[in-house]
Amino acid sequence: MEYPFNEIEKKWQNIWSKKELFIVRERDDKEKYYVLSMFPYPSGVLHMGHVSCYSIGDAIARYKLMQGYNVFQPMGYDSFGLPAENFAIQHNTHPRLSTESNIKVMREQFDRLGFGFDWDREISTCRPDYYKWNQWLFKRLYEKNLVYRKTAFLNWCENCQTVLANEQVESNTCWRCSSQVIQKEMEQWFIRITDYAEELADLTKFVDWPERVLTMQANWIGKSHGTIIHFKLKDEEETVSVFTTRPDTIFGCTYLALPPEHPLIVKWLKEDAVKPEFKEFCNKIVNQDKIERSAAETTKEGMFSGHYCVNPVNNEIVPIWVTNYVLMDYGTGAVMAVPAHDQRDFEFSKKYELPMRIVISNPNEELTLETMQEAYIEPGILVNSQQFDGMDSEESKPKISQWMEENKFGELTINYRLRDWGISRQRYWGTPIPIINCDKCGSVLVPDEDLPVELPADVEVGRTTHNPLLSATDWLNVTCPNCGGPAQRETDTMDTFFDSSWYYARFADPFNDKEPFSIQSSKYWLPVDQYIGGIEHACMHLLYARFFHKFMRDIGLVKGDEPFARLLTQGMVLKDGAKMSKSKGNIVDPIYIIDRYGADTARVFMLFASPPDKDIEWSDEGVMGSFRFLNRVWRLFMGNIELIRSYKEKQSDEVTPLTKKLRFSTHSAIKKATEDVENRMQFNTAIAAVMEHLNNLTGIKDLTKLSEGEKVAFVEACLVIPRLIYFYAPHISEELWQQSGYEELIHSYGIVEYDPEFLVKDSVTYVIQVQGKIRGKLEVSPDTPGEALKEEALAQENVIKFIGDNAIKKIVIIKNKLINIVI
Ligand code: ANZ
Ligand code: ZN
Repeated sequence: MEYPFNEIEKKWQNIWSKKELFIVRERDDKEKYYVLSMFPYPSGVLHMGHVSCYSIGDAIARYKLMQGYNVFQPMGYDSFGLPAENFAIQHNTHPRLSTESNIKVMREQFDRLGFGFDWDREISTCRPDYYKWNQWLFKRLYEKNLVYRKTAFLNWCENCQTVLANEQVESNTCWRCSSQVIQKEMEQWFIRITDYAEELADLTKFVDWPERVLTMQANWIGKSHGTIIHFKLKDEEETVSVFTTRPDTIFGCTYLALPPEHPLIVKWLKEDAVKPEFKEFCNKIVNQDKIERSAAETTKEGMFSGHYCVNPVNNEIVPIWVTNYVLMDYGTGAVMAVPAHDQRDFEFSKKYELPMRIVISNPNEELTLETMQEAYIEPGILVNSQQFDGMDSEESKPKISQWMEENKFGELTINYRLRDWGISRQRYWGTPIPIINCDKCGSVLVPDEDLPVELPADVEVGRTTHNPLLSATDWLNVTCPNCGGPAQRETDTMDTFFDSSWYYARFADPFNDKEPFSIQSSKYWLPVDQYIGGIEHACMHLLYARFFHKFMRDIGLVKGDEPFARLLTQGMVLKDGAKMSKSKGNIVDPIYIIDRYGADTARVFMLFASPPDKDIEWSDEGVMGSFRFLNRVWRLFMGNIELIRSYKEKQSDEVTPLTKKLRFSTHSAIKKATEDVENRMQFNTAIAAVMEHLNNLTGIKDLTKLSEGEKVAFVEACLVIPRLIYFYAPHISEELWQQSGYEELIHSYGIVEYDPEFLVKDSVTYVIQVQGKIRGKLEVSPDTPGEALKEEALAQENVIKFIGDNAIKKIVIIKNKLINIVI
């Protein structure tokens, strides 16, 4: 018979909700603990990835609850953005309607899983009471000169009809729809996140973030120390500045490499004299995938621009080439090419027969241009470098840079790979940027009292070739707040990553209509103590949120420098080795599992299958295993419920072999099942410890034969189980606890603690093997000497039988575990 999970789960969900167990307020008598799992897109269904993420969050939340913290675990919906808009288009409805109805459905699914969320603080980013504060924050950014508008080549998805951030382009395809991304030149709004690059690059303030995420962020921010060197054009006014990390190679520069997007090239392309093949070549490169362009193995391509410049250090005339391997958005967007010492330049020069010059000699082997098969990129001794000849190349770097600074040839600099954040999207379903464009006054901010600028409701959403907001003429045409003349609203909407950059702080004070949240609330709740989400957010979301936190700190909204003290990136849910996804058709619906086995089983499976940061391979067998486990716990209690009730408060000093065994099992289970959570969040091994303990209990066949003291120990052993699985299977735990005769909710009894006294073994069991096969067991005191062990083992009947007439070669003893007899 299966245990009545359905009834039990509903019952306890109602009780928790009636008792407002997870509804929190700021209080002085308890320390707060803020657990946050990344909020979902309201796509309409919860998938197993959600169940996995939220099961982890809830396990941590309930553990902290049991520890006595004021636990805060809010939830909401990241409801703006393309997925919601595309969903609406597909289902021929308006995104507001489909989003709200999706939220309703998801909320029901959330409820069935029994997660301890503070639903009184639900937020949904597409609601005006939330996005009003997006607009308010945008204005504050603008006032701090952290917002600007510029024309730029941008990643454009023709299918989604929108601009994509670099992070949203995956090998030249759109991260959402996988269609080809092209480069389009457009006016865009940018956030000057690079102003915070230096602080963002400082990753030392984290209490506990996975190394992998820190590395990804460090690479994304890409801090590098280098030198900018200025090359004057020959017979022309302008200067080209290059960024290099190898000033020691300046005397080996034989050409300059520029991308077709470089302002100089763009200017030359507009001149009448420009050659058609040059124009064509530049066009071709502009539309090549940027990531591919910069990959080491990509074939280098280029064309001479017809222009020359002058190397400031030796007045040499060097040609300027347009190439595919230099990118506009790194450094200064121009490279001094040193073919003898840079592999890309080397390959390029070989291909186009450009001159090379060795300026770093290899101390171990003579380099010659004729015999070089690749660039020499190691340090060495400077040659052909005038007054620096003979110097060690590493030592020469600061000296050459300093000399260049003194002579105004260039200057030291720190460069970041991080780009400013383009937030403009040409779509309907996002926060309107609170700007009014006036012919006379330019871009004018919408006054605070006119916020929010609400999205007009009656807009035809579909696969239009333009921004749908352009057709909302009533909404579009306004008077300029500055001069009162006719003006138009900005129709770009914000990237949804803007919405999710500060939602964790809004949860602290979600109904505030005077400010995004009060400083008092953020001081109490922030930072998030434990954040949980997918590794795919390592760069975008987590970086933007860190930026916002620092900005909000600088305008006095929050204290502290970082938003998330501890981060856990959960693994993916796989089926048949592949990520569970609609497109692969390998989805298992969480609701089906809950209907059939209950939420507790689904949650236990998720957490038992693997450590939380590792991928979970879906297995029906595994789900069944978790279900059987909970059923066995249920039967253990129901089969002995009278005994449990009447013995639960009894104590006994009686010591028998069985009380010793029981208490050893109980206290080892407590130790493992709490320490693995506390120290490492290894829920899988914690659950395994309880399973092992359960096996020890169900091994006792006839309870009527137990002495009084043994019954007491047995009941103790039973009662720790619900207290140890509460974090994963809260419904059944509460029920068993109540059935056992306790009146309060289980968490209020606190985390059960082990007593080390019971973990001291006064006997150990040796397994005896003959030729590697188990032939017997031996129970002895832990310090029995080897000779005595051998004697006792060899005296056993079964052992004698299997040794037979054979001679004993040797006896291997592994202390407190094994005696192996080799014959
Ligand atoms: C001359 C040179 C000589 C370089 C040499 C390397 C070796 P990191 O360390 O990643 O910052 N570079 C600069 N701007 C670039 C751009 N926009 N696109 C492609 N490459 C660019 O890399 C700095 C080096 O990358 C710079 O140092 C520059 O090449 C190249 F023997 O300058 B180097
Ligand atoms: Zn105006």
